[in-house]
Amino acid sequence: MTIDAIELREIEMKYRAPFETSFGRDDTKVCVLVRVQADGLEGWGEAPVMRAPLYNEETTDTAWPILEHFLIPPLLGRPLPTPQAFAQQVTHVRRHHMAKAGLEAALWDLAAQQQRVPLAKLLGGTRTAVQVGVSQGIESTIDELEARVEGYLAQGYRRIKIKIKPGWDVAPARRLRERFGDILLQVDANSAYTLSDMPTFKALDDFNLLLIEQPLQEDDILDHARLQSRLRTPLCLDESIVHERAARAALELQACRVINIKQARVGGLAAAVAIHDLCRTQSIPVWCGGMLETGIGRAANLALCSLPNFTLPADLSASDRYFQEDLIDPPVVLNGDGTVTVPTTPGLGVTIVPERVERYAVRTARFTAASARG
Ligand code: OSB
Ligand code: MG
Repeated sequence: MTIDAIELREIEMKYRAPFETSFGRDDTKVCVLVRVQADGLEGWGEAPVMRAPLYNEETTDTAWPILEHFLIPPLLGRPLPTPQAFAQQVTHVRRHHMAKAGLEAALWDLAAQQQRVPLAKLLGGTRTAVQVGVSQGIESTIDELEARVEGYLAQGYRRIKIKIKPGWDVAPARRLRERFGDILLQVDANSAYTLSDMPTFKALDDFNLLLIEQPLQEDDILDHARLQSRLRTPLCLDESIVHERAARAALELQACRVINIKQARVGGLAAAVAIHDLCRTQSIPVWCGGMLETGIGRAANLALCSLPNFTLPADLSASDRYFQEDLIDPPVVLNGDGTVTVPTTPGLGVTIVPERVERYAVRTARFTAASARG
């Protein structure tokens, strides 16, 4: 099987509601979609980069040229590599994990279609449905936050995560505990704190939270270890875990007791499975994070979190939590028991609507072996 062409599309889609974190507020989803064509099949992946380098260092305007100039050309006109071989081959390109992950996901989709198995199965997944939760952004008032959370709980979501930042932390968490009792509740700081915020952490420690996600700077494993030693609540690292080596260091230094795995952040599904396996051998639970993906990126995440050590609910909500209209039809839906069903058809197992992809695309390019030579 030979790779005939690879297409890139930059996508812009309005969220149903703006999403605010400690690093900023977005009302429009952007990303780079990758479509790989090989012998009559097509595979799709999503690089869930943002407009600005606020979550990690990548943006739409970095992922595009890295794909165009460094990741795509070596593949064109050549035999389709296994996704693992691709991951190996691009280790010499430093970082740019989301750009790599978008292309790698398309190769996984193709590999699974070729073998006529669902992607979940190819990755070693064992679940037919996964438990999911909602990641709830910062709102302008605690009443508004409460109303949104009430809506999500009524829909059946199993776990609520709220974004926190200094000045929006203890009070919202206390309100949700008072109002909704013993729900599965966790908080995500996206690196907004330092060790000098110990009084805030001590207060949060009394709310019986499932975990506190990424309180400190992404490169600060040491202070996370210090903080973890002073808290009962498990710390969970997101931004810090950029590859398996980072996971090894964090676990060895006891900087966290839980890991959030985002395949896009760690450079692809192969790296994500490796981190899953590492954590499994050390009895460290993991859960699947999200980057507000379209249905295309979410399908890859969904396949991933069917693996056995994804024991906490995923940041993977139904399509209608994010968008008026998703790029896939049927959309992702929430089952009555707070789960999402893992697709059982070959590859990603979702149906992409080409007309919608075109409608939301703001930039498109197609690369072929001939265009690479010319
Ligand atoms: O820190 O987990 C995060 C979205 C964008 C950037 C960072 C994060 C998030 C989320 C979204 O929490 C979770 C989802 O996709 O539902
Ligand atoms: Mg996070």
